[in-house]
Amino acid sequence: GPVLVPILGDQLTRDLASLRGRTKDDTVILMMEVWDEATYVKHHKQKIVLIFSAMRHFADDLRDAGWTVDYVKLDAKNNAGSFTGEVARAVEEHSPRAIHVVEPGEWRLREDFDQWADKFPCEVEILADDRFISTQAEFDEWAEDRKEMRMEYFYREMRRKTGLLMDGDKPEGGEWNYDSENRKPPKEGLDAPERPLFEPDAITCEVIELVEDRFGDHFGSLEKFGWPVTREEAEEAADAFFAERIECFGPYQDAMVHGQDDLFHSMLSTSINLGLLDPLELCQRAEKAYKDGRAPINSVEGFIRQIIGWREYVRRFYWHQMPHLQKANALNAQRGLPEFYWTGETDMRCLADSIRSTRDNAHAHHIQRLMVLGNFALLAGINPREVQDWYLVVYADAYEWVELPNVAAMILYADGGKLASKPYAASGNYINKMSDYCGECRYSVSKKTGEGACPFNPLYWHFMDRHRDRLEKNARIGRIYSTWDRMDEAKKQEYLESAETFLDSLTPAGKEWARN
Ligand code: FAD
Ligand code: DLZ
Ligand code: SF4
Repeated sequence: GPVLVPILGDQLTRDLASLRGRTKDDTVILMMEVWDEATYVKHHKQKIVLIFSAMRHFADDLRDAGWTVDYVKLDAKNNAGSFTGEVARAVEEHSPRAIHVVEPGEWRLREDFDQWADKFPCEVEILADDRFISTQAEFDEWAEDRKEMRMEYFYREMRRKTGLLMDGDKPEGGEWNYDSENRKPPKEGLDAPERPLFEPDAITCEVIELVEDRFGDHFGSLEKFGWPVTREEAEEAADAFFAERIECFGPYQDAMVHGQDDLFHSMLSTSINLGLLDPLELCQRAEKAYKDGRAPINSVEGFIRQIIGWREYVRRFYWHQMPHLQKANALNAQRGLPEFYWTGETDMRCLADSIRSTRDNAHAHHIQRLMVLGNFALLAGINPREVQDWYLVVYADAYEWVELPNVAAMILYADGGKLASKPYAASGNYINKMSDYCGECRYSVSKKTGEGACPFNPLYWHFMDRHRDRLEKNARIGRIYSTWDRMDEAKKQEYLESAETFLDSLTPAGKEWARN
């Protein structure tokens, strides 16, 4: 028989390791829309539309190129509902001599795939996903003997490995990292060019109907769906970024403006994660923009760092730390996720705007994910499990390998500081500096306690106070306790009581939102 090549929903490239060197007359490609994947959490409707539509377009593309594709639609009769079930069906049907599959991005699937060799009467080969720049072995070796793994040092290895922004063995411009130049507050009227939105074609429209019909109770709106669903569209989105937005990407990377959902971000994460765009190629284009004098070093270095630094790093950190990362809860956070994360109904304007963008676009900027939504979850002590589910559901670019390290380790400090050197805790002041949110908020950012005070202010001290034992010893954050200790007892009590009153006022979300 032929070789069976299952291709998962986030492996949509003809460069895939499992296709390399294969001949068309000796290969059956298997692509599966399955109930288990569509519902293991109740993904945002746009996320399911994006994946199904991109899968269908990619299958057509493969067929046009002469490949044999066994494509199983969600509504296909007898759809077994899971990858393993559908592979079993395909093994019956095609009697393959071997299965070649690229490793899945998620632990839960790897556990299933590892059973295939025993289950199926043919050879099973699980190949490394070489769409990444680093290898797991490289990372594991690097991480060995380190108590703390810092992205910055790993990133420098990746710069050396790729030669990106290198001047011999020195970093271009003399510095490895220009982050200090990337914190420009938004000036009034900061106006970014609009990113291209892609009108749903017939295939996407059919999927939209399917999703409305089968997943109507999932979070999110489909009205503004405009994600690239093909390589061509993704290339067009990348062209627009490199032509119009990369120049300001760096300086305004951490800026937030009410109602502006893209600013100068690339908005390419969905396409990169699906396989429609190659991360290394994007970095090379960024480098070229610098060499051609079209973008400053801080923008280009910042963009490259997000991709060959953070993105690579979290991919490897995930596989290094699983399965325990999923259960980590170093700060023993136990509070339920507030309902407003789903409804957007809160008077905190920064949160409301970030959640609105999340619902409308299945997207929010990094800084909204980190310093608004994440910071709140950290300070309020929301349990990691529910925060993880939320992030996995709501973003169109979310897969556990990238979501979990960002949520558990980066925002919640649930890993006890393996990834981040300190918790990203901040009071309202930070949000006020980096956004235009506070001016029209019902709360006053300058008011520290009591009725009408920005909730981030008392929550910040409540957090610092309750985790004193652990954080006091931290070199980067410990000094803050001298400020706390200088306050008189009555002031401290006011902070703590204001925080408690606010926390007591939160309504926890019902269980039906994230999981069935
Ligand atoms: P840009 O700002 O243009 O950045 C360029 C690229 O760098 C992104 O497309 C992305 O591929 C990569 N990148 C940037 N930051 C990170 C990071 N921290 N980790 C990994 N890659 C990064 N990104 C996801 O792709 N999927 C997720 O599920 C996800 N969950 C997140 C959860 C939290 C709590 C936080 C703080 C961040 C998360 N991120 C996630 C990272 C980041 O927020 C998004 O990649 C980014 O907002 C996507 O928009 P963009 O393409 O415009 O990014
Ligand atoms: C996220 C997702 C969804 C919603 N549906 C499918 C699907 O029906 N078929 C598929 O092949 N992949 C899907 N995916 C993506 C997979 O869950 C993804 O391959 C894993 O999360 C591994 O990263
Ligand atoms: Fe957010 Fe506080 Fe500013 Fe309101 S005042 S927008 S709650 S930081």
